[in-house]
Amino acid sequence: MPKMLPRSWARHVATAGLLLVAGHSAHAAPQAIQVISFEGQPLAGAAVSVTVRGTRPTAAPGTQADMGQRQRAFVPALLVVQTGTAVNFPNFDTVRHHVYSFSPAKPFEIKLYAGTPAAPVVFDKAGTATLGCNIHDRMLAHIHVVDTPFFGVTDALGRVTIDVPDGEHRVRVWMPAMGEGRPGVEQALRTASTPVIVRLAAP
Ligand SMILES: [Cu+2]
Repeated sequence: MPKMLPRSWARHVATAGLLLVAGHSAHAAPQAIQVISFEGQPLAGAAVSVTVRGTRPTAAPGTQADMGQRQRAFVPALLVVQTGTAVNFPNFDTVRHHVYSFSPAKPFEIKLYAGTPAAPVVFDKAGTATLGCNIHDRMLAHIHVVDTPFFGVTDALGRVTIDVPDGEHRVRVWMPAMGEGRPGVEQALRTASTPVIVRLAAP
């Protein structure tokens, strides 16, 4: 069965009565989600995660992700990972960095280094870690850790597409402006062929 079966097609198949195919509950299809402000402005750089009942909260063993450093900046500025993910911190600069986090979600420190540190840092609980560099004060990034494999970050138009199974789920949005101690904003999500809009409340 195609992994990326479009929802519109899945519905067509169901209408035709081929429920043996379309009724397979585990199949995921792309779901468009757009995050907008209370005033209706698209919000770029927002972490979006979808909680689906019955899915493993922690990442499969061996799951890895990268938080690089290029031109004295963290890349990406916001990394979203599933709980249990091992994050590498490759330094692509010629200068050394000294990465740290004081956040309760994951306090750690990688002392002055070049290249890629041998040991990744495992983010073992949900929450958000704010990263800094002891050498370059302006370096700032966040690692947002979620208990679901379904997540992404919005683009310049506030949009993100996440493969999720058909059904009724919960969607959560977190942005750096909310602060690392906040879990984010959550609402119900029902899969649809049209984008699901998440409109944040007035601050
Ligand atoms: Cu640095």
